Amino acid sequence: MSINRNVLTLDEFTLQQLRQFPTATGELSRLLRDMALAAKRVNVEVNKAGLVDILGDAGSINVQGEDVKKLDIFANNQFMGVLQHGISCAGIGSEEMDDFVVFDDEISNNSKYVVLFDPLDGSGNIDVNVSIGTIFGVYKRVSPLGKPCTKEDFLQPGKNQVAAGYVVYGSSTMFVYATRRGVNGFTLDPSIGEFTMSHPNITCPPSGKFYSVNHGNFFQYNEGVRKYIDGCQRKTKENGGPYTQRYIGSMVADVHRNLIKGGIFMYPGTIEKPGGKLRLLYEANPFAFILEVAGGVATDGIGRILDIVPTSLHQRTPLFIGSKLMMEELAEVASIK
Ligand code: AHM
Ligand code: MG
Repeated sequence: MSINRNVLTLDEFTLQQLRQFPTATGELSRLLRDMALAAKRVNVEVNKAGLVDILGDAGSINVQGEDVKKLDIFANNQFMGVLQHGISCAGIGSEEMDDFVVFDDEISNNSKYVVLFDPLDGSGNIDVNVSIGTIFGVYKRVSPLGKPCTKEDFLQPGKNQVAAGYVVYGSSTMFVYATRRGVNGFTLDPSIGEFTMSHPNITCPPSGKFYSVNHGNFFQYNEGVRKYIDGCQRKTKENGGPYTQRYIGSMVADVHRNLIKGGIFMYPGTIEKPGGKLRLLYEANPFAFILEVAGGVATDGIGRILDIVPTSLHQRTPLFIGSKLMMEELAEVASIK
């Protein structure tokens, strides 16, 4: 079998990008390589989750009061570990940890970046073999180099991200990341254990047929959102429809599909939880960055997600994200911004 040398691996691609900036230090490329390594390790465990006694609750509750699955902890440790051992990251914040972690050693104190991540999103789906994912955002630190990073580095608005990405552990495993220059997707080739370029230059179609929302909460949403969802169900061929409702309950898979095929994903605030469920720093910001670079839109209903100045690490936000024209229609029908 001949090998197609036109297909780049993730490492080759990031190095190729780096070569276009002779003054760049390569720290971001290394950081992405570290993330991909951890993703491969997590992928191995996710794949065999049904086979070994790694399934189920680890018995503790995370900072948001939710059950923590064993794989969440494994994934958390893998991502934190590679970043700590690498040379690009000064500290991390994780959905699974109460506080941010400063890698206080000489090399890390001189590293440019901090990373915020959700190590295994949708983990409620692990037991039933549904796709799950990792989500991450990378920020250049604002504290001075040479010293340990500080809380201010982690509480930056999402627009300050220099890169963001996600991994979807699904029917195949994909690593998708965005910098301001574009969004690119890589599929894990198990025969060589490398992420290889499969989705170059991803752009989000301006319109699509998918709308993704938890219908079970319908009567908990405000009137505007209910009106929009009602309109989605009434779409006909004449006005851009019919629409298809698709909601797995695993944000990475739901937003990935809508990014590629066109669609809208919503997790609005509810009567019980006006701030919604999703976390600004670990879930909303990375996806908002990726979707915007791909031509889409992300808002909390009041304004652009990426403009929100965070006040705490684990704060939640309502989220509306997706194809540009669908988001414009949502804003009009639901009277949101
Ligand atoms: P998690 O971080 O605890 O896994 O929760 C986030 C997940 C998202 O992936 C998904 O979109 C959402 O929770 C589903 O929530 P719900 O079951 O309330 O619709
Ligand atoms: Mg999550």
